[in-house]
Amino acid sequence: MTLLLGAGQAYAAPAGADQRVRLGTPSGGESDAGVRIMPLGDSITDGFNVPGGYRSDLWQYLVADGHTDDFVGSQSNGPARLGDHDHEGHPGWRIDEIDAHAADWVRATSPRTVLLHIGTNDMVQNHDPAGAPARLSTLLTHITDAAPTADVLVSDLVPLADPVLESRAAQYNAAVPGVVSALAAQGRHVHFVAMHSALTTADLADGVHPTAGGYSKMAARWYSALVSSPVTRWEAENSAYASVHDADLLSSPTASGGVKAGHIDNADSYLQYVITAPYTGAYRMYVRAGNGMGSTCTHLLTVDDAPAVTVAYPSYGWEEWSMTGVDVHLRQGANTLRFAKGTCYAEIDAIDFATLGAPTPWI
Ligand SMILES: [Ca+2]
Ligand SMILES: [Ca+2]
Repeated sequence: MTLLLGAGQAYAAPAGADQRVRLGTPSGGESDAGVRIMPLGDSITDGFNVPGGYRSDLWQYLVADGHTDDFVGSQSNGPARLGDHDHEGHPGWRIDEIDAHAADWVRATSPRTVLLHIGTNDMVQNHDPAGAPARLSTLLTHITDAAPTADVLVSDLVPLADPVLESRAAQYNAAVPGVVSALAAQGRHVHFVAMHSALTTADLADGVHPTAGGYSKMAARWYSALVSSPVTRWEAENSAYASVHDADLLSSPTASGGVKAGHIDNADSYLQYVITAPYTGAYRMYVRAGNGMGSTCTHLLTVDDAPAVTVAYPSYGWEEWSMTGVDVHLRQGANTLRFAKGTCYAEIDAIDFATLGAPTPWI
């Protein structure tokens, strides 16, 4: 049997080999196991300015919680901390251009879940922005016709710095929830994700595309939808609730908010948070940490009066952030969390908290 694997390349499958046809994935794709998730969109999905974009942190969240997933799509890029580089982000493309291919893409890769952020180029190109919601509806109809059992998470657009563009986008964003709910009422598996509120214009690198920290905030919002829990971020540099002792707050081009806590180098060094929890009970914490030591490094974490626990961080290089998941018990009201020096040296950008709810079947 001869299978076509894109670009006209013929491949004779050995007897007994897995004969799935992987049209649209010329590289063959990565990590061909686990729940198939298609990141779909334009340059913001591709990760313009920051290859991998939101997908890198999203992958880190999934790994932190032990999920096995397979990002799918015909495109591929991103750093080592993004364990699966496949995606369907096409820089410069509008809704109609994605629509011309989307059904073929989802048929080729059979995603369980689609993450769609699209429409920015319609706004930037002033391509009938008033008609963009209708085009989105058509696109979603085609995707859900081609993959009726997939769940499609549809976000509104991240902020745009130019007031004229943002004004166009605001009208589009206001219409997206209604587009999604109308299609959901038809029985289509579509879900709205509020992305605009996850970022501010301070999280943009060039007025359109997020900074690395902005992409991290996008990842947190996607993950919040995927685990059906609020994910709240607490920045190391926010003096309202965080402080350092014999350590430093350092400017960072890739950190959320542009600042990280580093130089946690000595026995008395620490980063401390006072976290206000809404209820007493179990929470899931994610530590966004950087480690360029070449091997696993640790911090010693204390929560109020409890004995210290070790939190370990893989080494992807400095400014290449990982997410480490830690189960913590918090009391309603104020809790003191202290990250003290462990083995070798690691930096912390921010910590995120989620509740321990039932995850969706989408991951
Ligand atoms: Ca893959
Ligand atoms: Ca930060």
